[in-house]
Amino acid sequence: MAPGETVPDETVGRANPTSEDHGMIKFYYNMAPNPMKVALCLEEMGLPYELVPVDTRKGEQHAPSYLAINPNAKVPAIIDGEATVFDSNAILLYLAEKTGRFLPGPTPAERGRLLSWLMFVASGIGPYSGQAVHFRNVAPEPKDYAVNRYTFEARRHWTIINDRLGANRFMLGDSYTIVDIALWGWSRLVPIVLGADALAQLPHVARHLEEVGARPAAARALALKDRHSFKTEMDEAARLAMFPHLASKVA
Ligand SMILES: N[C@@H](CCC(=O)N[C@@H](CS)C(=O)NCC(=O)O)C(=O)O
Repeated sequence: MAPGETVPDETVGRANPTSEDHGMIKFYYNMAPNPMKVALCLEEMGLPYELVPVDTRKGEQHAPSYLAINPNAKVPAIIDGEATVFDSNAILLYLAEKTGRFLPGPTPAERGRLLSWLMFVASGIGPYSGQAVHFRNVAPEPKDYAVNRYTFEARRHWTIINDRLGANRFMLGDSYTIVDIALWGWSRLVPIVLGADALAQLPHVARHLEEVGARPAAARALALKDRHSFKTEMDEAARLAMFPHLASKVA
């Protein structure tokens, strides 16, 4: 897609089709970990939504029409009537507050736990896991320092989650909440982030992944892969679209 073109607004799939599109949440997505959290959340809540694919390997995240929705040029984002929401965990919280579902109780202690773990996943699990993969697979040599730091930090964060899930069935205790939904987006990727045998060393993460993954909503979220063919080649154009720093020198 050329810069300046609009993101295709075609509906390539609908989880809960109705005869009218009006009132549907528009879900800007691809199959990457952060959008998949929102896919699971929408499916768990049974909210009608319209899929709008954003092919980041084609650079569609940089189209002005998409930047008006998410100035950060990333997926996911949603438009729900007058509300435009970007950043995956913000979307989960928005949807949970909208529906009153998958939240813990309302006491300050419960609210504090919810916010702490939701932000821990948003600011720790996601970024360290993503950067560990990026440096291992994309960065030029020498990269040992960066690979070591991000892999160490990713493993440290996942170990904290593992300990938490060793003491609790779900992240906030006995009930399944948006924190579990947020975690599932990334826990499917643990073998890619930390190595093929990593889940064996994180047995409580593995057990949680299995339990969440067995939910019908998770199967429906994963089935979105059949609704649209995203570009698979990581060619030079895709690398420049996804890693724009490759074309600039700021330090
Ligand atoms: N903090 C954001 C991060 C979003 C993000 O990094 N999305 C990735 C997919 S998981 C993306 O859009 N990558 C394309 C790119 O960086 O160009 C969130 O949680 O939504």
